[in-house]
Amino acid sequence: MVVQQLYKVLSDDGKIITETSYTLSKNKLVEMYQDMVRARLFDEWMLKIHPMGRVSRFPPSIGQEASMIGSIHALEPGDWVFPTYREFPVFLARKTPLQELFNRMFASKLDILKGHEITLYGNRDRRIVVPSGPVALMIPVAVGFAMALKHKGEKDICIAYFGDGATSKADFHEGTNLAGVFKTPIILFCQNNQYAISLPVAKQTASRSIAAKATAYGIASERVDGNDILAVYEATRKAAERARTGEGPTLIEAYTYRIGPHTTADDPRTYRTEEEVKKWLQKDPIKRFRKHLENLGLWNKEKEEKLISDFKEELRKVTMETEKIEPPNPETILQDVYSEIPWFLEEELEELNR
Ligand SMILES: Cc1ncc(C[n+]2csc(CCOP(=O)(O)OP(=O)(O)O)c2C)c(N)n1
Repeated sequence: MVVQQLYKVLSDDGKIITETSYTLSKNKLVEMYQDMVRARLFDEWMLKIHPMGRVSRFPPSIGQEASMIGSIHALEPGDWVFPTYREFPVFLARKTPLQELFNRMFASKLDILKGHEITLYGNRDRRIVVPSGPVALMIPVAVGFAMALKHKGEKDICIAYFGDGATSKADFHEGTNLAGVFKTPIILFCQNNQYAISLPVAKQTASRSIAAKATAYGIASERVDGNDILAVYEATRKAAERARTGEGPTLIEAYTYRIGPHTTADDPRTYRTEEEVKKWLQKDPIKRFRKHLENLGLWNKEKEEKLISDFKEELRKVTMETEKIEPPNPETILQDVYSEIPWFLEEELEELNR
């Protein structure tokens, strides 16, 4: 059994090793890089303030920035996104205001979900659908949504993000099958970050690759170096074109690595070695793309320092602002949960208020 080769565009030192079919403008290249750096800073900030008790559980995406930013930039602003709990970089790339994200993370009184659940979040204006807690559950929902877009004759398409672990769930297989049968305009974007919490991908599936799973459902697939933003961009653009021209779905496997913990509630030292993490740190997607931009004369140390200090300042300010906002009223715990609140919970709420 031959494993589909990883598609790469950039070498480790940022040189083009494969010609692409899309030429990106200088501005677009820089914008994509800036989005990657902002995503990394956002995560580092959340990891820093989490132990201070300011935010609830947080799922960092450090190491996966090329997969997330490369894919979202390959789509049109009108395309619909079905994220998981981890796609904060996608929210940032679609210019979601930081204040809105912080209201969510801090569960402030202005949180649109009134403090319910933890990191799950959506934004209708940005066409980002709220994810579900159960892994993979939204894959068939996204496929159904894409079917509806097709029936209505709309030009927009969908992307559904999920992890390697999700491809072992029935929802993935049902959704992918349906997508193939009805040629729905969807990109099934799997970030194979090597782990489903503590379970390594080799123990998750006997399949030689995630991309191979597309074959059984008769759909196209791409297996791409998920730490190479230009390769991810190219693969996603091609998939988007297929979806928009009626050729149907594509399963993309972005082969990458989660550098940080699964969430702030996880300690990855219990299930993986430091050597393994060090090996992947060498493949940092941000460093690789920065070298490319430096080779093109589009980036330098001054620009880097300014980007970092400006964004850190924004994060600091929005943190201070959010801290001034009160938490939601205790009543909100039960709002939008029950159509009729059970008497014993009413009693508990009264006790809590007392
Ligand atoms: C149905 C279900 N089972 C278990 C969990 C607990 N859980 C949350 S995330 C996760 C791992 C998912 O791994 P993967 O799909 O690879 O995505 P990643 O977190 O690596 O991005 C698990 C098991 C859950 N949320 N839903």
